[in-house]
Amino acid sequence: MTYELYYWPGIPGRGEFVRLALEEAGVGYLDIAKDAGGERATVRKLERMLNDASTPHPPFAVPVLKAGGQLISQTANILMFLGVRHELAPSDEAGRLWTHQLQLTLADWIDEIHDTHHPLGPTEYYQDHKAAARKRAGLFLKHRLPKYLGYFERVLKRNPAGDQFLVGDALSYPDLSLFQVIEGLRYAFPRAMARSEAKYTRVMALHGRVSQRPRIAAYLASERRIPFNEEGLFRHYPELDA
Ligand SMILES: N[C@@H](CCC(=O)N[C@@H](CS)C(=O)NCC(=O)O)C(=O)O
Repeated sequence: MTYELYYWPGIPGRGEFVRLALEEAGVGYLDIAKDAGGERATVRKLERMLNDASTPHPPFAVPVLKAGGQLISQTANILMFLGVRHELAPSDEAGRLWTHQLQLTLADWIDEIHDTHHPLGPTEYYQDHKAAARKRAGLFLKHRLPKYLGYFERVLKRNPAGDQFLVGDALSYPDLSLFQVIEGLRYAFPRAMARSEAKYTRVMALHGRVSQRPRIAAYLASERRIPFNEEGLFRHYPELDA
């Protein structure tokens, strides 16, 4: 079965967390953001899929993964599905729950990163958020960035199987997502990250190891990898990177 990934064209966004899992699993997938025939045609196709009245379980937003007849949305949910199927999560229930718990914490972090440039919600342009964004980004960098980085550093340190992976002694999907969050933070807040990184050696080492995994390294070097830009989740506005 070939999976279909539905996501907005031109941005890595939340779709990228799913792409990284599909790439690491080495499974075939059709990336609708790139393969639906131009940006407008893609957006029309996504909107049709989201509004399809015959779908019994309609998704609220992309990313959506189509697996056979099943439409799965919510990034953490998609990853839980792929993790179990493609050995990117432990097979026992306690291990699966812990993996999902870490992914949900990453999802909370990702929402907060988004809100640094859109503190008033997703409906207005950045230009209409500027004053609030400065305040929100300042608070994020001072309080929330160290809190999240410190949490994942602690998870690695306390892992009874060693500090190479977040869960047990094998790669799981939150390792891939944590890699992407660090990539995005380095893009969005290069100055703040340069100041902070030395304190979180395990997290940064994990980021380095993920980037060197053969399938991930090949993907990152390919034209399939969409560069960060100022339309997506991780945006670089120098005025927010105090
Ligand atoms: N909690 C959801 C959030 C999904 C989400 O916000 N998707 C964005 C693109 S990254 C979107 O298209 N949102 C449209 C909307 O919220 O109306 C997830 O993790 O997948």
